[in-house]
Amino acid sequence: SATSQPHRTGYHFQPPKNWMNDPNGPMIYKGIYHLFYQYNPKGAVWGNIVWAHSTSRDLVNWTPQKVAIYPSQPSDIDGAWSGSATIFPDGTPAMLFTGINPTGQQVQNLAMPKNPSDPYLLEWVKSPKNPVMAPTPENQINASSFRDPTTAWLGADGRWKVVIGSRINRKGLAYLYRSKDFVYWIKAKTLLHSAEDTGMWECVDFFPVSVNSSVGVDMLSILGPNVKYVFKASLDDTKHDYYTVGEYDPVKDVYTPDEGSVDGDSGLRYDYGKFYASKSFFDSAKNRMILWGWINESSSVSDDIKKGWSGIQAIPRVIWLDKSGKQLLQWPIKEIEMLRTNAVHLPRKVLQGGSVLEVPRVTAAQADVEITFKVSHFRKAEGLDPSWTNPQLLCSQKGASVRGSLGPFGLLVFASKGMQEYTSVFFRIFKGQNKYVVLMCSDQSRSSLNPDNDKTTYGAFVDVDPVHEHLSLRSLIDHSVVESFGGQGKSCMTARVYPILAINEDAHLHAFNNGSKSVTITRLSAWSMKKANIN
Ligand code: DQQ
Repeated sequence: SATSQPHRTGYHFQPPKNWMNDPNGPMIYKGIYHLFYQYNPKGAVWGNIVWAHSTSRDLVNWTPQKVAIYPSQPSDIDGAWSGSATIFPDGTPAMLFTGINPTGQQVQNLAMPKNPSDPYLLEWVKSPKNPVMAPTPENQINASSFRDPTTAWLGADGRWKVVIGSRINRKGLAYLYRSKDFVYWIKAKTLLHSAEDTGMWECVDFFPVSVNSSVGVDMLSILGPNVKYVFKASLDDTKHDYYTVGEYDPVKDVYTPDEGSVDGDSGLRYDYGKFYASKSFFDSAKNRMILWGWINESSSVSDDIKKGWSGIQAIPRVIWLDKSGKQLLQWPIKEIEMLRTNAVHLPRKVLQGGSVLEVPRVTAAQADVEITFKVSHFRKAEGLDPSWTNPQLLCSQKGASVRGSLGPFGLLVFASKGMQEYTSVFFRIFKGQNKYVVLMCSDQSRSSLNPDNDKTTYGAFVDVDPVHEHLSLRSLIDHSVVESFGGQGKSCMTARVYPILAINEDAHLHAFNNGSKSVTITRLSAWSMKKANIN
């Protein structure tokens, strides 16, 4: 119940109990959305991994199905790890996934639906040819770092291409394999992509994006005009999802990031908080690219075992290329707005320096809020020291309680009545070399009186010009998670928090300005969120 389980989510996807990690093989098939996920049927910690399965008509409400893929062959007997769906030109789906064989090697397997006329795809049949890709002494592949096949795409040469993440020492690798029949795969001599000093690349993702619209691009149109490409790697070392934008040579099957788009820890992230092992799929019903990502816990393992579960999925995000061509934009799927109820719209208001404004009449532990600020007084902006290049570090040094000039201003979520607990999501504006720089932070340091949580502060710069554009923030708040979207989805930040006081009806939501200069709230809309039917 809500009283004994105050941190279970109301509208974020999670199984009834136990451990969940990566989203696997998301797709739409005959009008039904499918989510498979890494799941431990036996407990709240990682292990005994199978592919659990849920289906939905709207990406909001989910029906549990039986486990879809589980160890049954020598090539997956020690685990059915992550993988992806590919939709063939005739509409049939196929699943490629990593299996752990009896000697602990990571190998790739193929599974096909037993009955393709069943939109629920309940039964999966594994290929008798499994494994279809494996490390051998000849190919020199590191057998403990060879996993997570991507969605495959079809070349103009009639061959399927797929990518598998790997590493050689600290160099991250994306192996490319080709096949004429999806069963017999040959490793290419060249890699799709690689980068020094990034460590193991988990859950690689590679997909086209349109250069001039927010419409998604089907993997079968990967070679079409007016597209660029996104390459994502989940870095095992830092547990963040990093991406670059670049070009793909379909003859050599090589991906090259654009100049200025860099791999690894100094590059762009999908999310600057908790969000990992994500996977995209093309939604052919609504012509959009959708991103699923796993949000793990910030609680201790013993607390996870006590509550009996660990891991949620982020609200699916639509992703498309920003008009700059340099980064992606992300926004929660429109469908989530069906849960909005009891709208609260506050009139335009000047928020004086040092003030707090409570948002009334909202179920603050389960809410969706959008706030937009107009900033002035730019001449008073604090200077940005050129050495302040690490936004996360800057946010942890300048948390919500550190007064500035233009900022911190933003939202206090999961706030207890007496402010013993609160999580703050906010902006600060600095004067840089020849432009104003916007910093976005999510400060968890005061989120809970329970000392056993990871309360790391998150931070990112947001590529907006605060002089000419209003600064917006949207936060999806759900009992133990706050997913924040800054600058209309230019920088995203997800935090897990476990308040003790600020739970259920005792949670409050406020706008705040802890800068010395006033800012104007030009829009503040908040909704209580209904509970979704999840599993
Ligand atoms: N999780 C899976 C792996 C993947 C990792 C195992 C990423 O296939 O590399 O549960 O979280």
